Amino acid sequence: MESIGVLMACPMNPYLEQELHKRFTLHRFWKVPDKSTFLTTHCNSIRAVVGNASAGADAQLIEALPKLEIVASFSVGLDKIDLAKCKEKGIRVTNTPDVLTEDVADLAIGLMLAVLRKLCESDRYVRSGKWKKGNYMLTTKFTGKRVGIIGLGRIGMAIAKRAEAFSCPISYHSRTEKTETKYKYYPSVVELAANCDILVVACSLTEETRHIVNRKVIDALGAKGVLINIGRGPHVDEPELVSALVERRIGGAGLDVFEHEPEVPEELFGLDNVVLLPHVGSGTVETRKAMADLVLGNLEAHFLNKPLLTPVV
Ligand code: 8YV
Repeated sequence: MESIGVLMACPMNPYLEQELHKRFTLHRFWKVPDKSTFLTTHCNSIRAVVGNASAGADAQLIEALPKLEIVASFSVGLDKIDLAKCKEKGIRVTNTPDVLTEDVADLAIGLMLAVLRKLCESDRYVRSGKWKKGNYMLTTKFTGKRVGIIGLGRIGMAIAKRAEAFSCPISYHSRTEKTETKYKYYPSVVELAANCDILVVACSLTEETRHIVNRKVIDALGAKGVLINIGRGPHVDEPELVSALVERRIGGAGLDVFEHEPEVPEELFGLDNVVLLPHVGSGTVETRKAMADLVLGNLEAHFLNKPLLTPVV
């Protein structure tokens, strides 16, 4: 397989990069100074693109690679891939579902606890020596809070299961009601937000779910409500969220993703009611290795004419 050209869209994981380099002719797109000349030179040898949550394969890249057969994403989210274009051209697409579900769900619960119990703030309190001058303020109980989940897929369900262990009543919004769960369904996100204490974004990013958390939803969540986003930044109307947090019209937020990451609105930096993470939902050694192995397994299966491990298209 050494002669097969594989284009890695951006840096993602050293083990994956090393294995791709061993098995294929690997091109690191982010290191290429003149992308258009590079594509003209290599367009007939590149048969696979490996992308992730930051860079994938848009229509322009797909059009520039006439020999492209497969886009293997090092992510479960597919929002950086033009799926319609791939379908139209018969290009296969794979992602990395299941292996990251637990880590992302764990992190969502971690964010809930961090925001309500002010874990990061109280850590800073100890480090700065303030404890010697007085005890830390009281915080908010997590157990029993009403958790509303947008998107009850694999990750949403894993969050629900964990939150249930904290005696949290669970409700959700999704395109259609899931008859197989006992959780309360709200056909409208505003209604869900009005009836929960913690609203979690766990759906995939599509044109329909872009800005699914808007001013109306934020207002419905209210001054005591907390927003947790482990989905994608563009799920939330970020300027609206920032002003709601600054004006204390919303209780707090735990954010692993941002609309223009790695750019994070600076207004958030001075707030004690937010916890900000650098998109690390799946970022454990174990899970990133499992994700990399899935990408490699899918590529190998494709080029050996075997069934793909986790096909999307
Ligand atoms: C990763 C993700 O951030 O799976 C997803 O959709 O957002 C993450 O697991 C990422 O693709 C790793 O580079």
